[in-house]
Amino acid sequence: MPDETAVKSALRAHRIELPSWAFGNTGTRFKVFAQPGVPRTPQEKIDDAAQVHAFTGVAPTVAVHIPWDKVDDYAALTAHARERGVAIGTVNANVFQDDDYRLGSVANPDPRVRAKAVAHLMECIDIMDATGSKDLKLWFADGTNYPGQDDIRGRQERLAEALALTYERLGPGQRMLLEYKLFEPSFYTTDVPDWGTSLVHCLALGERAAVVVDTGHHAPGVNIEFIVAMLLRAGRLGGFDFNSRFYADDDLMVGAADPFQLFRILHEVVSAGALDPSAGVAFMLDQCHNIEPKIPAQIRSVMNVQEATAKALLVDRAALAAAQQAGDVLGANAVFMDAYNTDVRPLLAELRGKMGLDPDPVAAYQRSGYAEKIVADRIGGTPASWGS
Ligand code: RM4
Ligand code: MN
Repeated sequence: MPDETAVKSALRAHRIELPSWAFGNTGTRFKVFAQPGVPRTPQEKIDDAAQVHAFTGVAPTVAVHIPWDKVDDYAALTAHARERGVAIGTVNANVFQDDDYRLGSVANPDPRVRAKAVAHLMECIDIMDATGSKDLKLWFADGTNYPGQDDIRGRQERLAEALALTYERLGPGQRMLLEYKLFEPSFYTTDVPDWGTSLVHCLALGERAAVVVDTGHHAPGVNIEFIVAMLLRAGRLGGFDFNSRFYADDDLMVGAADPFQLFRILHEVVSAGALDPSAGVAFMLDQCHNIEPKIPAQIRSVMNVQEATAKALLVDRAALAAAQQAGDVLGANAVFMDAYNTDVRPLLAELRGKMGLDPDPVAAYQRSGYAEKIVADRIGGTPASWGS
């Protein structure tokens, strides 16, 4: 069996990044449900993210989304985060919410629109320089709705050109993470629809370009852990956007819909020795809490990732390898399932105690009074919402 001290120290070193947009109001295209106490500024989103870190101890960075988190002074925003005990993480570009992007951004047939999109990507790297962020995360809504609408290969050429210009602008130690998504908002073609397309572009760009796997961005039934294994083998798994889904890009809490899938994914990560922050895989959440309170939902999500990770760390790899080598199909599967079926909650509670945290982060947050305080304090202003 794996050594429990090693399991605990791996869990203690594991880092999970929070998305600033998870703290604002969200909904579906049918309705955004406003919640009281929601942040009105990027600073207040950071304050809320800092609560998640305070109670879990493993979520010290918060990803920003530009222009949703645009501020005049990024050095001041960075200092604000530091004062709250967190740091600004990945910078997410947004080239999907401007009227100019009706036919796409970096793959738009109009060179003026492409130049505008690339200028935004450059601006995001300027922001990274100011915040000390390491990763630029790109997700493009680009695609077409109707056969014949645009030239599929032509769009790939334009995309490649924009990515190359952006990649060249990266500073030392900075990376470009290219996310893919099967469909939506485009319904016929999407310009970066899958990991293969993303990987082809990353390989052409260079070593500092890597693929992001958003767990909600695949067709139903796709074996995501296989993709993860392939990207790890190629050295191009830049990170995850964790969330869960029943149907499409549902953005529900990670581990809610299919905790076994999350375990299988993390098993591949652990097997490849890629859990440690030094391996360069970013473990990010990308979720929306449309009907549930946001801060405890983020705490719960962090805990769900930790539980799946703990189970993955508990796989008896020596026994698994022996069974695999011996062709013992049932034995190998039993080793795998033993780890998954272990109740890791006591182990994590004990670890939290050792880290000076409450063993039950959700209950501790509920008792803290923070939820009531933000409802009382955050009166007036415009609550952060999808698109602001
Ligand atoms: C996209 C994608 C990106 C996220 C936006 C909000 O579907 O998942 O990662 O930045 O949504
Ligand atoms: Mn995502």
